[in-house]
Amino acid sequence: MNRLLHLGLGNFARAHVMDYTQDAGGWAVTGVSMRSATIRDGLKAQDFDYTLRIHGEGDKRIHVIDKVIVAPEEGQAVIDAIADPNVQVITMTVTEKGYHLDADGLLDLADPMIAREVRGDPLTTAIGFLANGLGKRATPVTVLSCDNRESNGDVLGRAIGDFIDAAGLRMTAEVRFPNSMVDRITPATTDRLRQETGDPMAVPTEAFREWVIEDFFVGARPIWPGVQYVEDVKPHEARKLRMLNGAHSYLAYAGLLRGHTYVHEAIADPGLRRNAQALMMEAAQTLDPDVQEQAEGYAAALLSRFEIPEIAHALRQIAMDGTQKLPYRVIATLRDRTRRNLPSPALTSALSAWVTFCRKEVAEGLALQDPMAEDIARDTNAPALLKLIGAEDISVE
Ligand code: CS2
Repeated sequence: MNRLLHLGLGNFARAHVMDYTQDAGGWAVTGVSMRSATIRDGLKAQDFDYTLRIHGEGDKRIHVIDKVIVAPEEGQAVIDAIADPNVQVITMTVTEKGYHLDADGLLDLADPMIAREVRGDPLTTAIGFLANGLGKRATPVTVLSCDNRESNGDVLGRAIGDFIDAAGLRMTAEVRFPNSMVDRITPATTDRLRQETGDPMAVPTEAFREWVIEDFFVGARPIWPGVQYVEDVKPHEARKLRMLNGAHSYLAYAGLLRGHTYVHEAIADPGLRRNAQALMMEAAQTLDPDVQEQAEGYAAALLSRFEIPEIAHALRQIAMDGTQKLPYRVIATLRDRTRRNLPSPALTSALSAWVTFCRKEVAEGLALQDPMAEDIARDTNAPALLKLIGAEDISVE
């Protein structure tokens, strides 16, 4: 049996990486929970077996994890697992903010969590664990980021290298960080799903799944069915981040402002739907020519995916961490268009919706879910908010 180590055991990992890995066969997974014991305790109580409710396809039992380490409880065990020669592939889903990058996409050494770890305090971040664990490794390994970031493998590899330098560590083993694009809409679990399945650890997801990975591995890899291995992930990543995630973020902020709760409600609101479609088309025009040919079909498919009421994807979930998401979901696209002298009314309205959303939440005294929540609350004027996401030169009024 080969072994895969996965950092970050949220619903997305359990709907995507675990489903693919089970389908591949021949691999067992050690999971690492980065923050709490909840998932470990829940999974352990049912022998690490859980229900994946796939919309339109029914329930599938997933049993590929056989061990979960809770990082805050057993930091050394995480380092040992990363260094373990029996682990051939390390995958991770720690969300956008789990990388602790600055506006230039480099490891933010001034970030208090990173600064403490560099000084030798107990580790808490995936970057710190990976730097320390990989530093102890003697055999080659592939570390595959599965987060929605531009050039996710490149930025991860660079961040780990910067941590290693800053902390005076050394890495001698060959480690590769392929870039990847992941796609599967996976909302949070609801009480209703728990009741229907009788499984407190059930995960809801859509039938659609897509995974495009840069063909840059060292050593063994699971034979994940349907994965597209490519030389360059960028065009696929841009299509997905700019069209799907860009429209998602727009629908989240504009939808919440209009009193909607779920993606399927927002996409049924004629004004929002029109603008989401327009945003997808603005994004499509920035894509590589061969990807552009698929854009219309892709946009139509996205609308259908957004329309499914059973998926019940909460807009609040997508609205989280806007400062981490908007730079490459919306701003990068806007900049590409400006360079080509193309107007971007729909993309601009997405930024404007974020600004209005932040202002409204702060005015109502609600705590924004964003690593920059304090900075957002300090000054909610548009230029100040846009500055936080590196877009101070863009006017949204
Ligand atoms: C969403 C994504 O929460 C969000 O910000 O846009 O999680 C989205 O559902 C996935 O990227 C779909 O693959």
